[in-house]
Amino acid sequence: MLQTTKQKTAFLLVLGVLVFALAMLMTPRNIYAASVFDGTWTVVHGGIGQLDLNSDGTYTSTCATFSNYDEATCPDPSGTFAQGYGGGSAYLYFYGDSGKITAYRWAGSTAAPDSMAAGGLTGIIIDRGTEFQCSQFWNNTYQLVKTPLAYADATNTNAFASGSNDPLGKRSADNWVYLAETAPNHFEKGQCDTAGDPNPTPEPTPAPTGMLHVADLDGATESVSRWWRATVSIAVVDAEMAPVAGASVNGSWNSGGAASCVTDVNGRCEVNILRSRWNQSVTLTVQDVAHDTLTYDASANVDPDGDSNGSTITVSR
Ligand SMILES: [Ca+2]
Repeated sequence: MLQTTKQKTAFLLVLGVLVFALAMLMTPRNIYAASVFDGTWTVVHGGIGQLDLNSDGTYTSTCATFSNYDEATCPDPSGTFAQGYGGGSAYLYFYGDSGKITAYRWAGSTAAPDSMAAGGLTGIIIDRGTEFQCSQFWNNTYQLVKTPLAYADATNTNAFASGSNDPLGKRSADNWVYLAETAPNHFEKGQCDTAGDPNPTPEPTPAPTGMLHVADLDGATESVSRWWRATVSIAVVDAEMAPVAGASVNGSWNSGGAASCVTDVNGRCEVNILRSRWNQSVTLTVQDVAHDTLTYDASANVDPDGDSNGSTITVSR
């Protein structure tokens, strides 16, 4: 048994290590800190269902879009979520298990965001509440196509609110339209009433149309004989966060030399460079993104996973 002081000391030491190891195992290891988004969100416009956001950074969703609503987007049924910022707006990114990324712009106070919208301003909206009360619409053909809240006349010239038939103006006009749901599926034109709401949703900033930006830079390395190759994958999206194909990305390596590629149907393309083993890292800076119809907005560049700022990325071997 434990007869000497030395043996007793050794025993207590081993016991202490075991207790510490057990305590470590029993402590929940949160990769993600609990966020202000944790909890249940209800789809209140553009579809049905709920999203449960968990403090470990995972989510599950029963969100389903209305079939006649082209603008609405739901995240994958499960995956992880993370906060991000781009173009002066705050986003919550859902990384679905299938690889689908869905960005929701959120509104309300920083401490208690109360609503989120995907697909720009008029896509699907999820809310901490359970009832859709009012929404703001950019009254043009793009935003009012096939929403359940408004419809167009036979000649596709004028828009009207569903239920009340309130005229909303020409479909080609760029006006803000406010629609309140005063009864189920009955929408009326008017101002959104935020009286009594402790956290009124701020006026959404109109998304710049005809713009594109970088939404992600990812670096990878591989050995090539006595060399190594750095590869950077670039994602390009439009102002509504939809992938943009056919965008020419032009950048430069800090080691010298230009890099360019053209995005595919998924809005992604890759550039790479060979470096000698004496070089520990190489940095790519995106200098321009050219497109036939869309304009590059470098100030909106963003990287949701934080390994770059959306404009410059360093790849280390
Ligand atoms: Ca990235």
